[in-house]
Amino acid sequence: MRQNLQHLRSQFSEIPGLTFDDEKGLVRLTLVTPECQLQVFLQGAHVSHFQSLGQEPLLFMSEKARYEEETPIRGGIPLIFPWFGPRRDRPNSGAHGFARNLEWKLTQVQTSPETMVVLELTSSDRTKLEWGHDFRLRLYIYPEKSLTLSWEIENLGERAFPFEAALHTYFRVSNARHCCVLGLDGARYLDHLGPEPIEQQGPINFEAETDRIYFNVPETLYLNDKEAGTQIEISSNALSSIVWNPWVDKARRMEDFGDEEWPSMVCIESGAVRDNEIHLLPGETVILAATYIQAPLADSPAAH
Ligand code: TA6
Repeated sequence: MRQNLQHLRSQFSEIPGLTFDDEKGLVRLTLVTPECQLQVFLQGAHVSHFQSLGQEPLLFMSEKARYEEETPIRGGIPLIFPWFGPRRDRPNSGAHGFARNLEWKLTQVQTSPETMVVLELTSSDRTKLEWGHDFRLRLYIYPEKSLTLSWEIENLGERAFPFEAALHTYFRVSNARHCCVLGLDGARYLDHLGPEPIEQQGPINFEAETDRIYFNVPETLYLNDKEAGTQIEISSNALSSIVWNPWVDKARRMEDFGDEEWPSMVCIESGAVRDNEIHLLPGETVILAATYIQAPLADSPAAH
């Protein structure tokens, strides 16, 4: 059942700095605190904006994004579940699963002792049209000087199930051509553009369409934006990291993405995909978490 604006406004009327709107056609919350601003669409529990005091906005959103029911929103942090990319057992299913396309329930908002926004999606007749398992997803968002997402995935059923998941984060950058990703040196990756696993040598630079799934990755990665002189530190417990920039031709093929937008974004996604997929036993819960910290490039430990 869709949560309507009036109900949300009355249920969360005590929370300072919290407002709701549907100006783009989907219900969106905005939370403004002394430390930061956060925006989240209830559809997909989709974080679409985060900006901490004194920093540039963290996330890229496409000017051509579509804000329609059960349609992916291009940019921000789409939540990918229960499969990544094309569904291998049913290729004509929508890419990246259904969690990002369905409305999640806003269950909690607080601004003390820490700021936290919680949304939940539980299996339903609608989800079982695509995937027969019983589950509960809870996303805890902690918007402060940095942004932390902690995503709980719980098996409510009687059968174990395998799943893939990812925080498909679109970072806003000045110019992807002058960005690099540090921390994946030596990691094995599958290149979307070629079948065989390859080992990463040194930093990842962006000189063409880049679409790679890295396996068994370290906890901390860095996205250096040399043109802006800034760095984003990405700390996560995820075993997989997906690095993507569509470059010129793929950007042109995407209707909900501007032809000239590809230099303004880099996706570094924290997840559990392919070899790192998770098998969840009945009653078991796993947590996928990531924290994003922005800092000047000159001050950072990994300033290459
Ligand atoms: O995460 C990288 C990727 O799998 C790319 O292959 C590209 O398709 C991107 O996801 C966007 O997928 P979407 O379904 O949101 O268009």
